[in-house]
Amino acid sequence: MALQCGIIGITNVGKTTIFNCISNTRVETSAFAFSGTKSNIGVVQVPDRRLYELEKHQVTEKIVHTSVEIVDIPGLAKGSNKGEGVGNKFLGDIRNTDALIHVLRCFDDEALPHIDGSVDPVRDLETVDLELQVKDLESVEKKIQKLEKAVRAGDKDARHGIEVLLRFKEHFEGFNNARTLEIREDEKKYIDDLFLLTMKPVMYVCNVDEKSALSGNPHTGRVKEFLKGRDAELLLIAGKTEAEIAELESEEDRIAFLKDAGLEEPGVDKLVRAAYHMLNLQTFFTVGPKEIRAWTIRKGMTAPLAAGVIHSDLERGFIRAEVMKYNDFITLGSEHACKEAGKFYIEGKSYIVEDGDILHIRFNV
Ligand SMILES: Nc1nc2c(ncn2[C@@H]2O[C@H](COP(=O)(O)OP(=O)(O)OP(=O)(O)O)[C@@H](O)[C@H]2O)c(=O)[nH]1
Ligand SMILES: [Mg+2]
Repeated sequence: MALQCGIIGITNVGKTTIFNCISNTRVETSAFAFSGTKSNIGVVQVPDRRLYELEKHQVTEKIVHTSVEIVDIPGLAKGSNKGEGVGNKFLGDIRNTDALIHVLRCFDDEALPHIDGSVDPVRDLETVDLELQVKDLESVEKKIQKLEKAVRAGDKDARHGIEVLLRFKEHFEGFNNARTLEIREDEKKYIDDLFLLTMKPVMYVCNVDEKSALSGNPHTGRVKEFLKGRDAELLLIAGKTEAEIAELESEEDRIAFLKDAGLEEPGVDKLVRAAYHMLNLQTFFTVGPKEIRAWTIRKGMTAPLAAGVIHSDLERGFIRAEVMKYNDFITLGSEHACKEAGKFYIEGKSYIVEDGDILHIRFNV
């Protein structure tokens, strides 16, 4: 299940710098605008402290984290939708993602001029939004034309589709994002196939200088003010500092460095977790002497589907799932104790897996 989160933003705001902190791939960053010529894909571990808690009750050979795919997309600029900067190609890369991390430059640095002349994250946010809205407007207009043909050919349902699409058209023309237009569940089918860029869930990351990592600065204050009332998460990350931390070889050095900066954990860890939630993902565990492992599923998945994430045989030959809840296991300390306490559940095919479930799949192929 390859779900992707895309890092977007204006050129030179620190996207690749942040990407390098969270993935093991090292991509060159540069002070030149549009230096990125392709999107970088990284498989990123989702940090989960629960794995280490589980290890306290089960001796194991290794711990395996679950992961999520993050794509670093080269910078957008005014006119990207018309091919300015690195242009159109990257708008296509954005279309393939499932959620967006929008990076905003909130640091001053005279050595690094901004492509639009000054540091202004709210203007940048609106510039990028506009590029995406224009692209979405195009998609919607194309589909309207297609449906108009269908109506002429006698397709009655197409008329309703056009009506829905016109609402989106008007919405974009008013400089709004698709995600803020309320539509009914049964109307979604008319736009689902368009993969609208501004429909994707988004979170914002203010890239700040080291001393603003905890409480922000006037730039981040303005972003916060702008996002008030919108349903969007906002994180502060000191990109350059975190890049230096990520460079350090030893864990001890990293912890000492973080402490100096007043941070409990790298901001990028928070970022990865937030991306994971934004993608509507959750975790179940398998616990044994060979490995303790976290697995990713979408919210609402049944036990056989979750079993299929481990291996297709487990889904095909699914018999039942033996389930313990993370909290019960940690409190009671063992499978045996969970059984004694009636906290060991046998579940069938229709069981919906919950975050933190410890699963053992019985199967037969
Ligand atoms: N002072 C300062 N410089 C930073 C920070 N983050 C990134 N930079 C610098 O900004 C420049 C651009 O960083 P990149 O990470 O390459 O920017 P990008 O957003 O990936 O740029 P494009 O790929 O062109 O869109 C580099 O010279 C970085 O060293 C920061 O937090 N503070
Ligand atoms: Mg880059």
